[in-house]
Amino acid sequence: MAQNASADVGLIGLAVMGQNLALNMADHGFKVAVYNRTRSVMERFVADNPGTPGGLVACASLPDLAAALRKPRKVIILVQAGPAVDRVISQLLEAGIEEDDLVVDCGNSLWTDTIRREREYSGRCLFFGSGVSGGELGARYGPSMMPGGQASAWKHLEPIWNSIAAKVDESSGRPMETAEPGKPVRGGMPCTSYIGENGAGHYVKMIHNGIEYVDMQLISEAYFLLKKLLDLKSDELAAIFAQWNQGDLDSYLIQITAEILRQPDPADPDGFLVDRILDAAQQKGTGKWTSGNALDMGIPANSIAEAVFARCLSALKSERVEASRQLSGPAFSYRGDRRELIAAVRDALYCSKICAYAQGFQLMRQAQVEYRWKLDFASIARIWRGGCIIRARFLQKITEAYTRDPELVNLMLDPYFEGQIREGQAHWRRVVSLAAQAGLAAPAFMSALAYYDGYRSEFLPANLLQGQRDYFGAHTYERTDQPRGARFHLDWPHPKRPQIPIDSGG
Ligand code: 2AM
Repeated sequence: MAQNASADVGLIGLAVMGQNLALNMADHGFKVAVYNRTRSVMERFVADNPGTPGGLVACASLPDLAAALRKPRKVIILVQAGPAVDRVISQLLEAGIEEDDLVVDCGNSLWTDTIRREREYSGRCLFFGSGVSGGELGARYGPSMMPGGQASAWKHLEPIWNSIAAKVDESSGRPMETAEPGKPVRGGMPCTSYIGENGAGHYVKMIHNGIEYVDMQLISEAYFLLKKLLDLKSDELAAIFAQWNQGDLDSYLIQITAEILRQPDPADPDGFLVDRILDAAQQKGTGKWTSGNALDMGIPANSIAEAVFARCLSALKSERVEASRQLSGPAFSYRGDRRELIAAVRDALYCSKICAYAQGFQLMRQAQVEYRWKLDFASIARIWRGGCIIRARFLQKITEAYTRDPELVNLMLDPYFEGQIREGQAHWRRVVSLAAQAGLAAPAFMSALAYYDGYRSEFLPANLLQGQRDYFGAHTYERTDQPRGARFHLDWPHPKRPQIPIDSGG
């Protein structure tokens, strides 16, 4: 049972993420006091994990947990995001948590909740929010961690976060693997860095997830196009992804894609599991949050939203089955060079990926204005190089881009990425055209290209659109030959007809 005030850190919520984070801390020599609402889960967890370097302290109640911790106390909460977090904080305050103690929410909380909580619990505890990415294995052996809150609180957490985060080799930017699971990596740069005030850590974690949605969708579209256009089997596709993983696309998601594609079906060893997995995607909501935030701030993040909608469309499985019998499409068979198509899809994937990351960083750029944060984009890219789901060689290039120019207006404008798109775009356009010709849905490839072409267009048809808005709603327009901000309205010569609507909100 709990010993008096000797534990370094407390952890509440022993589902898989909580258990793994607790073991990760204990492996690194921290004495971890653990509590779970359902007591038996905590007892089993402690009994199953004796002899960790730091040790686990079983706490049957929150007052026990408070009593077990050295001051200032540091308590990590890993319960379901939402009201459960507030409930646990209230219980902690009743259990003896004090003004100088840290309460750290490591769940996938909405960043505005984190901003609200820091304010609400001010004077009663130091509330702090940290994004944690890397899934269950990341939590266990080294996640990427995105801490946000008061800098005074961060200084108490920093040694723990630096110890338990994934490590990358500073010169190559490559993740450093543990020699043996559970044996801490020595040296290397930790994949964590103070992100900013209040909700900044959770915000950046949300953007990570939004980008992850597009990364996954793009990979899935590449798989789909190659499968359909070249009629390839799953293991042949696996070989292509494994090869891509040797180059610029080297990333955790491409690596696991090859492994997934290679996996035989346990129910039918002659078939592949992926061919038996139902094509109806689920989601937990962080992609939706990112897209909603993009709409709220008026920042184009169309590929991120498209990735969310692609999941929504896939989920309409029974409607799609019906529609597939009714709605027509083209008859198409690819007769070109097969190797060339594989190379083209690779380039389309790479160029689209650049656009997706550009959109994610644009959102963060605007959010720092909205929330008065000062985000360090090179540092954010740096801590995503290891531990998290989107970890990739590519992130070293983004780190370099924002190191070259911390004020970079858009990632696509960095000389390296601009060059990559210049080289890859003929292939990218070819793949998008082929998808359209073949009647194959490739919304992330297509929306990324639309983003690129829209962003690089000096002129867009919004002149006509503004004319329409002024015509039906007197919404006014600016003129190309007058200073920005000067607004004009024309009494349009409406043809004779009954009263025009005054305003229709357009
Ligand atoms: P449980 O084992 O008692 O369900 C993920 O759901 C984790 O959060 C679990 O450890 C769960 O505890 C815990 N959890 C969920 N809601 C909670 C609440 N309101 N108070 C405390 N723990 C909670």
